[in-house]
Amino acid sequence: MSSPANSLSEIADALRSAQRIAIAAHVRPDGDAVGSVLGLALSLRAMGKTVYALLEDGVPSNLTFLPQTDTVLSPPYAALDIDCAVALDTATHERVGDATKAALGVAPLLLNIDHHGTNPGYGHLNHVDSSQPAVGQIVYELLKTGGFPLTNEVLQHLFTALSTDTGSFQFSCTTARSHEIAAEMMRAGLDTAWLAQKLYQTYPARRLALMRSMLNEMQFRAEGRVVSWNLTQKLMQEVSMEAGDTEGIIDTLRMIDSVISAVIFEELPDGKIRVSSRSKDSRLDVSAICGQFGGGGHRMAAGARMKGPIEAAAETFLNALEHEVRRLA
Ligand SMILES: [Mn+2]
Repeated sequence: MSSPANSLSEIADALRSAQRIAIAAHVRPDGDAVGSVLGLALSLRAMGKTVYALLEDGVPSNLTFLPQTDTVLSPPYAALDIDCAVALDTATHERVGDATKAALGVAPLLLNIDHHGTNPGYGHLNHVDSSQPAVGQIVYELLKTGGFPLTNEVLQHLFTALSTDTGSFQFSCTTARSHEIAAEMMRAGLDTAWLAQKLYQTYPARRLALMRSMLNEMQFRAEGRVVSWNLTQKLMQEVSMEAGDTEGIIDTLRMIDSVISAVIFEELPDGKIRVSSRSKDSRLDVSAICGQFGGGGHRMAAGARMKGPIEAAAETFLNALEHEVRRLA
């Protein structure tokens, strides 16, 4: 567990002093990345600041229903005149993406706010708290600490961040405070049922087509304790997959009763293989296994990038995973 080096009030003071701010999160953004970036951006905009929201890969299609997602910038960026840069939910500085890292680099001050325990603290000010289930939860506390605006649009984004990173308040990372924050948001007038419907009950047919293939093709190992699936470029093209279509799809594998670890291998356009892994047993640390391949993340949810081809990458990773699973007896 890393401890936060700078307090939320120090971070709030830095943001209050800044006037032109760029905020970014990791490549291939998820709900926590998009929700944290726009939650913070919209609050600071409501204070009259000029705020650029940067996402190297844009907003995935499943989240474009959220307010002001059309204000998110993606490369190529115009030169930004900023006095403060913020990286959210980004375990290493490089994970914001090359163009975004360069855009943030012109600011004299970099704030690093994250909940990945592996974050080395690459900012001038760092608030890394691995006890927090979502960066959206940290940003909510930050806005309260600073007395910054919590408009309905801000809350929509922060609820999305909190809800998606906790698996709708189901994962073990969920804290009592997560529920209290959701309650505070409801009392402030947030329509959480509407958001939950948009987030979890509204899917394009493409996602179901991908899921059909996943259920047909999933492979078991270690007496059913490990399940995996290879998501190929061929299938992505067949279903015209868009970013966001597979968000959370791994949870369907994870919910199989015998499974303690689920893994999806995804063929990237550059031929590299993206590994997404989940653990359902606190004794099994998937971030350590991903670490063997240059990746990382959280104990129960982690990722890595490997060399292709996909079958070879899967075999190598699954052998390492199976080794750890068998040690649990
Ligand atoms: Mn996160």
